[in-house]
Amino acid sequence: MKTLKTMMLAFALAATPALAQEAAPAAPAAAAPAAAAAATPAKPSFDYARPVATIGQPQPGSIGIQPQVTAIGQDAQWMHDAVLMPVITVISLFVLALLLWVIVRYRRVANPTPSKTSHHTVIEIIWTLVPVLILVVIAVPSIKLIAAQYSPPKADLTVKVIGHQWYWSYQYPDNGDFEVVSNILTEDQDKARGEPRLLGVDERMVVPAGKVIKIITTSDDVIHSFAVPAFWTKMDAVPGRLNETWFKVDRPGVYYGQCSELCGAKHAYMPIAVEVMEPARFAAWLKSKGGTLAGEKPTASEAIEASSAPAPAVEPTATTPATPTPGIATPATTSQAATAQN
Ligand SMILES: [Cu+2]
Repeated sequence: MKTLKTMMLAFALAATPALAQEAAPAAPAAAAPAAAAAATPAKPSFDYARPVATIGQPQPGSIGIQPQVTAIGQDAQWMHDAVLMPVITVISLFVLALLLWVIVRYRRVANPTPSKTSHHTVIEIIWTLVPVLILVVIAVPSIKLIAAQYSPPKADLTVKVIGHQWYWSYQYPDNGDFEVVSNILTEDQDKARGEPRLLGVDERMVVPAGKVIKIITTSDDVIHSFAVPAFWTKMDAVPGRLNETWFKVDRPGVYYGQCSELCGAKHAYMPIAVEVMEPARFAAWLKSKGGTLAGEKPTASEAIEASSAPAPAVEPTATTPATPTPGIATPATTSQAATAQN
């Protein structure tokens, strides 16, 4: 017994530095916003929109699905609210009523000599056929919805979403060589900026309204999951792999999500904030990040054609190696790889 105790103590002691070490890489990231908050409320690098409390974020005391802002999300919400919930409710109430009826009507006092019936062909056909028909009725909209989710239209913009322990970063492979690193804000900063608690970030992922956005997810370390409830979007971010999903939002605004795959100690503290902007404002945002709009019209495949075409209009010189050129070939390959994966 004593040996066991000693062993446990030794294990606990051995484990403590290991835990501390594991938490260590997060420390600088956590310390940076905290230090900034202590001095002055950090200014965002762009004039981001104020979030609206009734859309794109959870409401206090609510149940059910957040208001959907994509066509697929609206279909899925209809599927949930108008098909699945009524079917589930009717079946549950029906089975409950049957149970109560049997308990009361056929209890020993009310029914002293029970029936010996063990088979009833008509009833057996009914209780086989009716569930099959219910499943067929559910399957039709359900399969349509899945097909729509996995057959994306031609993308207007590609965003590569990378999960890290414990923050997100966003790359725009067709829009220049830059990356947006998105860290959680402190509670004070959330308050100052009108952000919902634990959902505010310093730098948002920004996309234009009314455009088809192709999302490629991957990870730097462990499995994360990129999820934005108001878009009906959830896709795992797996190290060494590229997953693809898409959305199209017409309504400008700020929409929040969270990492949805348990990924470590600060899994709950790597929120996702997507700001959907009017295309003109999006162009201004891109510029503020050092990106170019060029990639938005010529999509990835056209960009490759452009880069392989002879005599490009702008020849990058040795003095300006870092300047992102329109139709730059390297990032375009990234989105091509993802297409090939699918
Ligand atoms: Cu995560």
